[in-house]
Amino acid sequence: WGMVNQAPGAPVASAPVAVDVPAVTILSASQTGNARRLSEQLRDDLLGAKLNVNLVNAGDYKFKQIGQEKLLVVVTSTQGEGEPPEEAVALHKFLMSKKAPKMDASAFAVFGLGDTSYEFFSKAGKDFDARLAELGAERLLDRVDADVEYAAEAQSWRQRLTDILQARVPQAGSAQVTAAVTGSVNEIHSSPYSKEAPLSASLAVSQKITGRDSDKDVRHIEIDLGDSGLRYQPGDALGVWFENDTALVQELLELLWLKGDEPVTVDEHAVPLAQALQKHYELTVNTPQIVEKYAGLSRNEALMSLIGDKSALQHYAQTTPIVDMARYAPTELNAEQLTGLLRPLTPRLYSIASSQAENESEVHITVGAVRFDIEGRARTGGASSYLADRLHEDDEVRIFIEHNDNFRLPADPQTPVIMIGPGTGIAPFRAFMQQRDSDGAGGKNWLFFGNPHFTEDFLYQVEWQRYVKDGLLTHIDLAWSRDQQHKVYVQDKIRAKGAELWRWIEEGAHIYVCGDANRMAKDVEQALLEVVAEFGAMDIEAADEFLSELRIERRYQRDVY
Ligand code: 2AM
Repeated sequence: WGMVNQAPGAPVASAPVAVDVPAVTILSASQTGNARRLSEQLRDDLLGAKLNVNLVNAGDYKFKQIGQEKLLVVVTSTQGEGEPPEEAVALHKFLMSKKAPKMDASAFAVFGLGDTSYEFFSKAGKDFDARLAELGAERLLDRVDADVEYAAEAQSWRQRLTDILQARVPQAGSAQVTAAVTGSVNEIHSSPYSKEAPLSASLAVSQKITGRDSDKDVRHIEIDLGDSGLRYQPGDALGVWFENDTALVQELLELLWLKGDEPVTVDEHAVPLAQALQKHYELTVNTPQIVEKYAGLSRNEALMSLIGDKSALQHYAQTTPIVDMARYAPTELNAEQLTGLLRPLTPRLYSIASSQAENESEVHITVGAVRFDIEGRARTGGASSYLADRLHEDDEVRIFIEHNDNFRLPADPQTPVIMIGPGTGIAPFRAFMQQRDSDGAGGKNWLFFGNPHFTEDFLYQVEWQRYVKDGLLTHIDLAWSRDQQHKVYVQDKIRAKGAELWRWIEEGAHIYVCGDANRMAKDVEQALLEVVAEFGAMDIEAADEFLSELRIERRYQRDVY
């Protein structure tokens, strides 16, 4: 993503916006890119209907003026325990607060992208929808809460919304139609590679970087980009398409008395079932819907007793992989019944661990292999075990870049940087340091890293030590959670270094957090709040306000999942 060389709000096209025609503002609040792609499609539809459109990433939106919007469309995903995507956190907080303006001159529509296997399904969409109505805005059409497979619902919603807006708004003459893009435009348009049309690249290096006695299996992976011309920036994520383990496919087929050569239809093509299961369906993520449907098909009494009980279904799905459910309640299904249960396979995103300033034709990621066992049988995560176990050097892997403008180094090379990244959350900071090293950036850098054991789990130890020696890394604080009786986490180190951390913040430091969203990122935020309150001499409310301001100024950025 690159910044537009124009004042925010300035139209990109040369034709002037007709002043008397209200623009439709589309607020795109995206976590993995789906909300943004949908927003772009809607923009194109509305432009096609000769409406003025202003597409804004939520992170760039000047939300204090939200009350002036005449026509507002919010496309948002939801993350973790019902939070809005990172780029919409400040907007969401403002809108939910007492400071939110009256909106009785506005009309709005909301599309929520979610995942029904989560307890707080589409909560951000529900929040925005309810709050906009509460503030007095008129709802143009009912909110949609879409599940992982949202394409059909999205298309029909776009059509209905376009019709409604077209009927309501005096249309601009064709010469006056213009799309205004505030903040950033998507550079990806110039790249021939995307989620739908990925680059086939080859695996160059796959190396275990945790020790032999570690509880974790973390891999450093390098992918050769060849002369593809694929470009990314530190902070971006790598999308990886993967395939399921053929042994898992076989195990599932046998439990269901299927052979694997039964033809099924995938993207309008006939494909043998075994191949479809390997390449086109999720086998490693169970969901309440799958459990519910399987219960109905298998007529297994214990599973049937879960039907309708949302939290029991959720718990069962979270603790029982699909194959173990089939083992527990084996049943005879036909091939179409099986694929009818399953979700289509989607690529996984990994924070990029390298900079092209240092490795022009490579992209690196840091992958924690997910391994556990269910009743003595080894189970693995889909993409992580593909990368760690099944992909070998020189094998082809399909990848694309998911740009993330919400996780960027400061524009000024002198600005101090504070990086908090326990576990595989370290990845983007390796990219940051490579970039700052090559740029000869003079700003100070401070890393907080944590993992269970110093001897086993110090990811990229040699590199950090070199950066400390060379002076690029001003401070490194390490939290080895299991090297002593009591747990020590990065937030403990943050609290212990509060005075100096506050000095850095006063000097204009940017703070970055990467890693676990549900526990770590929340605990780290609490520690930061306490540091700001104590050393900035504020009460907790003022500290909270201070942190919100940092977020709005892009001085507090998170890449959490
Ligand atoms: P633990 O597994 O020993 O509890 C990376 O996973 C590191 O983050 C590990 O050292 C892990 O410690 C630690 N961790 C676990 N929960 C955390 C939390 N709530 N906040 C910060 N770090 C946490």
